[in-house]
Amino acid sequence: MTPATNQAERERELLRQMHTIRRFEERASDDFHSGAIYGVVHCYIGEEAVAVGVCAALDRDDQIISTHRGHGHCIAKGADPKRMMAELYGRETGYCKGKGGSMHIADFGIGMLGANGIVAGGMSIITGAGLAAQLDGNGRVAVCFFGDGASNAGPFHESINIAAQWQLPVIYVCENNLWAVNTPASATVSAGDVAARSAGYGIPGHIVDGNDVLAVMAATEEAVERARAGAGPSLIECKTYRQRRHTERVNQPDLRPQAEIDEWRAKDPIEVLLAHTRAGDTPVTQAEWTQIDAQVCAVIADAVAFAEASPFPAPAAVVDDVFAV
Ligand SMILES: Cc1ncc(C[n+]2csc(CCOP(=O)(O)OP(=O)(O)O)c2C)c(N)n1
Repeated sequence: MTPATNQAERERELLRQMHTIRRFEERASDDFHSGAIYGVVHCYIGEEAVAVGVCAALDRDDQIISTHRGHGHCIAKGADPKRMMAELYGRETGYCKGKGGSMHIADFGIGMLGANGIVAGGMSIITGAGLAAQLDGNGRVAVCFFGDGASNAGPFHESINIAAQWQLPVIYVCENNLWAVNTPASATVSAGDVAARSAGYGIPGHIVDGNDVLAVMAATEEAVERARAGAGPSLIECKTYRQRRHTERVNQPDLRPQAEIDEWRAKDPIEVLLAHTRAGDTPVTQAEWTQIDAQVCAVIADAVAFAEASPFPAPAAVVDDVFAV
């Protein structure tokens, strides 16, 4: 394969993954509103380029940790949409046997160490995974996804400090979608940019257009190389935006200005990549895009059918897998 063909195929795979996240969440949102999904759903729509760009730069054995907004991270790392949808539906075939819901999906087999309902809760866990990788000498890299809100919490500072001091192979990826629920990052993040905080720990900090999957991938590749070489952690701040309200719940206010929402919708990450291919030698044609969409929709329909056909966990299983009762 020529490098150009390689690149064209890679871009199509990135598009497919971002679109899978988009369609998965559109369906999850619909099913939440219809009452088929009981637990809370936080949509990642608009931020897909971050998860997909980062995970495209990782190997299967590398490990990631996610947040309360984790569907994109799961799919980008290779999780099975059927088991994810079954988990959202509360069925026993789901990743947590139907007892964890959207915010607790993990798949250790693909290096996905878990979503987390505790803001900044993943930071120390993944830093521990980085320490384990260093002690084992297995060459793995550990990646932490977190929000701008989480960057103001204690675990951010404690984790990055120790990772820098011990030169751990960890990449801290801030998904700065400009808001933590209804609090603007501009009102809470000292120094303006989260990436600027890297200076306090003596590690590289990069600001990336988080709606440009190729830019996110390139920044991550650099950080991966550094981590694998034993040169320590990096902080990457991806500027992005969630197109939906904080959660799919209808009774929550959304204080974000409409003009800001519109401005970022015009920079939709899927449209950005489509436009990139169309400006080059290997454009994704409308026919090809229609075909990709149909294939992705079939994957989501299969996931929903699998979830619907699966049983709920038995009441007697309620304390199975619980360490202390
Ligand atoms: C320790 C803790 N404090 C508060 C909350 C409530 N909460 C859930 S999401 C959220 C905002 C998180 O913002 P950010 O880290 O920027 O992530 P985003 O939702 O923007 O993706 C808050 C305060 C929580 N889940 N955990």
